[in-house]
Amino acid sequence: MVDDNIDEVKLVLIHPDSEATNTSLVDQNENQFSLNMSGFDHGVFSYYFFVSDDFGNQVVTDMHSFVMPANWDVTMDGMVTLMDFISISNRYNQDGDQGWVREDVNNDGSIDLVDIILVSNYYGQSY
Ligand SMILES: [Ca+2]
Ligand SMILES: [Ca+2]
Repeated sequence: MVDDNIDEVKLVLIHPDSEATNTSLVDQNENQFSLNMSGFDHGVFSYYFFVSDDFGNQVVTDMHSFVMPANWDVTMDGMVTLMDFISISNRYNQDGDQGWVREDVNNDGSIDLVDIILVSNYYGQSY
């Protein structure tokens, strides 16, 4: 059990290739911690938190998992099918911030032929 003065919070993240990373969260103030991560591969990730207080007491949370969909799986159903193309075609020629919607597969802000080509490179695949 830890007390109210949390000293450190670490995220242990197990990547789809079974590699584990250990990252300290940023202490914002008043026991609020945050972490901003990006650049992940797709697949199933598992994670748990490691928390320690000023007295050295430690707690490890239960392990949880989540699925990070591949960029080219626009509909996030684990498969690359005609539905992913239809989703892109519904927003074709629209612009926004980089990666503003999943249909912007290459995260360049525009929904165009490049996004369709990326999806076609993985057509029929599932993960
Ligand atoms: Ca899909
Ligand atoms: Ca794009």
